Order: sequence, then C-alpha cells, then structure tokens
Amino acid sequence: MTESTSSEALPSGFVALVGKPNVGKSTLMNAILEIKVSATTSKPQTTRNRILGVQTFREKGQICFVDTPGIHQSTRRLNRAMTDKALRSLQEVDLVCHLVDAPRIIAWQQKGGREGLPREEEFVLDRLAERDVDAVLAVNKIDLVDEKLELLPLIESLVDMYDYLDVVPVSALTGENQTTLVDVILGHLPEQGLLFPEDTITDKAERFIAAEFVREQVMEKTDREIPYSVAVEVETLEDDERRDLIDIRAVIHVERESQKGIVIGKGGRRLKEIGKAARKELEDFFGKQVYLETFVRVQPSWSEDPRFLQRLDYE
Ligand SMILES: Nc1nc2c(ncn2[C@@H]2O[C@H](COP(=O)(O)OP(=O)(O)O)[C@@H](O)[C@H]2O)c(=O)[nH]1
Ligand SMILES: [Mg+2]
Repeated sequence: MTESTSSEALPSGFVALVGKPNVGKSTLMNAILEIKVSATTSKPQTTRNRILGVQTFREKGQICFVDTPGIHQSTRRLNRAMTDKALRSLQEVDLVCHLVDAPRIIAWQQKGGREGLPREEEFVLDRLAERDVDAVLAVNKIDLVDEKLELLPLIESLVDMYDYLDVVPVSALTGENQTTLVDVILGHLPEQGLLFPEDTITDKAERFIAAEFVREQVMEKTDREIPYSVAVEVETLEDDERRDLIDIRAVIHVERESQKGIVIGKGGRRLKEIGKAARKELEDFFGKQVYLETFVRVQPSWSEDPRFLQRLDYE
C-alpha cells in the first residue's frame, strides 16, 4: 500500500475538551500539542474562547481539539457567554472528552463520607445527558492521587451517571497515560483522512495568542476579583525583520480605576513582572525575541457590555 492510500483511511476529527472550570482542559491540550497555545492558570475560568488545537500523529491520525471554557453556573454576562460557548461546541464535534479533577472529587467524597458527585460536576453531567453526546471520560490529575484504588469510587459514580465510550485516568501535568488517551480518542474518530495540513497547530491568529499570554500573566499575578476584571487586546504585532524581533503592543483593560492601580503596582512593579513573564512565553511560542509594550486602560464594566464582549469574541 502506498503512503497516500494509507493516510486517506486514517482516523481524524474534532474533539471537544469539556468539564468544570480548572480541571486541566487547556493543560491537557497544550501537552498533547507539545506547544502551549491555550492559557492556563491555577485559577478557574481562565479560558474564555473556543480554541482549536491540532495534533497530527504520524501514521495514526489527527485530533482537532476544541478547548472550551469551563461549564459553570453564573449570572454574569461574560460567564454565561463562556458556558454557552462550551455547550455549543458539544454538538459540533465528533467526540467529547469530559475531564474531571480526580483528587478534588476524591477529597469531596472522603470528607462527606459519601458516594455521588459534587453539584458542579452534576451540572456538567446533566448538560452532557441532555445532548446525549459520544463521550470519553478523562480522569485527570492522577499524579496527585497516591493510592490509585481511590479512583474506583469516583469512576463508579461517574459511569453511573453517564454512558461513556471509555474511561482513561490521566495526568496532563506528568504525561502519564497520555498516549493511551490519544489512542482511545483516535479509536472513536471516523476514518476520513487528515482534516488539516500536517503542520497545522491552531486556527487562532498570533495576535490572539499574544493577548492570551498577557492575560494569563495578569491572572496569575493578581487576586480577588482582578483576574476576572481583565481583558487584553493586542493593538499591534509586527515582525521587525531588521531588528530580528517581534514587536507587540498590548492593552490591558480593567473595569475600574482602582483596578488599574493594582495591575500597575507600586512604581509600575507588577506590570513590569507581568510583561517579563508574558514576554518569556511569547518568545517560546514564536521562537524569536519579543519586544512587548503594555498599557492599562479602564473600560468601565466591560464584562456586562455586549459590544465589548463581541469585540473580544467572548460572545
Ligand atoms: N497536579 C496536576 N495539576 C494539573 C493537571 N492538569 C492541570 N493541572 C493544573 O490545574 C490548573 C488548571 O489547569 P487549566 O488547564 O487552566 O484548567 P482548565 O480551566 O480546565 O482549562 C493549573 O494550575 C494546572 O497546572 C494534572 O494532571 N496534575
Ligand atoms: Mg482552560
């Protein structure tokens, strides 16, 4: 058989990574892609858009991941739009990969001395059940579970509530079982040949990714309501060939004047740290030196403003 006929029959398709906020969806996608395209932080609700991440496995197939915002309940306009995006992607893919945070569920079950699942997890399962999608379950963060037998009650509770095609315990952080998960996913995709050229990584423009890396660092380096009051736009991104660097100008929008002072910090210290960390990530991504300029601007109550939300493709 020639190579072209064999690649025509390779499995490929779209796979939505869904789950509660902070279970490791973006970390898992970046790990399988072997390059960071999606922002990840220790705080929930980091991802606000749908982000396509494509990985081609030589002679095995292609997975087109759709990283989604965490499914959660909220009255805030931005948050409702985020959950809507995740729910819409459920119906637009070939397969759903539902991630859960194993150590968190184990702690909840042990603390309460009960079976079953936390309410936020039931909320996600109800949304899956309503749509009756083909789904595999990825039980994530198993690197934090010393006693692997402890995984059994939580897996039992989950498969009681949803008819998964497969269950794979995994760690997005250490890579444990990642190849198994990839093989399981490929096994459920149609044999339709590659959907994207082999070197495709994402559908997002460089400007989007640059803005995300800046926002990620603001989220990491601030607390309370600030991480959720920040939006970032890249005004210009220029490949300066003469100086052999990428020149980026990013605007950090906050909702109130007081937040502006916090993001900038005493003597501009925090903004400098944010810029330094974001620049490092951008240099890893572009494989080139980056010059990053950041500005902070007040955009009053942007998270409730439909026009601003549309401008950032949040709605
Ligand atoms: N220990 C451990 N931490 C993880 C793992 N996967 C993700 N995390 C952490 O969980 C947090 C949330 O990850 P993120 O990918 O942003 O979650 P998302 O909201 O579901 O996209 C981050 O601090 C990650 O480093 C894992 O397998 N093991
Ligand atoms: Mg995420």
